Amino acid sequence: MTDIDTLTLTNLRLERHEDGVWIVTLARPAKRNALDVATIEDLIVLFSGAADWGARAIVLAAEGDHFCAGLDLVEHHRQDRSAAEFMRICLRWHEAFNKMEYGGVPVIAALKGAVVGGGLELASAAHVRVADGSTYFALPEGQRGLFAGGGATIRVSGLIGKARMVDMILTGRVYQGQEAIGIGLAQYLVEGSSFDFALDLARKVAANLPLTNFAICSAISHMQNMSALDAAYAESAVAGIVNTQPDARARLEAFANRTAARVRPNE
Ligand code: 1HE
Repeated sequence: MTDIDTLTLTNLRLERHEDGVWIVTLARPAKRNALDVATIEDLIVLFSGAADWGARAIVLAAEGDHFCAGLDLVEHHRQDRSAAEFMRICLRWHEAFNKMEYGGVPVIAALKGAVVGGGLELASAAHVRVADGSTYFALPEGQRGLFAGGGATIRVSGLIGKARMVDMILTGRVYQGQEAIGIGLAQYLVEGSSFDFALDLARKVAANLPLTNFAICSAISHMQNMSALDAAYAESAVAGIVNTQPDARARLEAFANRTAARVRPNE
């Protein structure tokens, strides 16, 4: 595996903090962070190695005013790809987004501006999405003469339901603000900076035990692909491993000693 210290990225910026929080920033603001081949390959490398490189939580952020404008339409147009070539491109997108969703490291997307097309597919692969007042979501594929190729049929449908996803891609409907939260496109809508909020969340989840986070950010997604019967079986196997991990003993001890924080309602 590549050494993280010698890793070179083309269109992503990586900042690693001592507490294991990583900030991965889409860094093509002049192109509204459109996803070209190089960016997808960067995402694959980074998310394939993140757990082994010690990342405990990742903020997925973006330079400029927009999170991501989706597929690089200019690259796609200029390359004049065959069907087989574009199918292989889509499979690389799936590789990248699957590494994010199933990789075991919590990914928190700090959204702003356009989160559209493939940008929404990318955001949907994160475990937590934080929107701000500027954030808007759309699937403009229908209007562009295209179809979703980066997992929207699965992940966006999973978030908001098939009927809403079909409406978005068919009519170009834009969701923003509280309405977007209400249908499930993001879990948080913040008044200030989505980045600051996402970073706070990342610091919080980075304090969880890594094996616990690994289960949450990998097993749950796998279980969604199983029958309910098999998922329940897999859940008990994962809980068998996670809930008996030696590192959890001190936390259980603190609860038993009444030194651990209790769960209280919000103020
Ligand atoms: C791009 C892209 C892009 C901007 N590919 N270059 N996605 C879309 O249909 C969304 C297309 N983009 C937009 O609607 C707008 O650009 C935005 C709303 C995101 C931003 O608007 P704005 O006014 O700030 O920027 P702009 O002037 O439109 O674009 C600035 C530059 O970014 C310009 O390049 P320039 O060299 O002429 O300065 C744009 O060409 C470039 N740019 N968006 C390439 N998407 C696996 S299948 C997935 C299918 C999809 O994702 S379809 C949805 C595609």
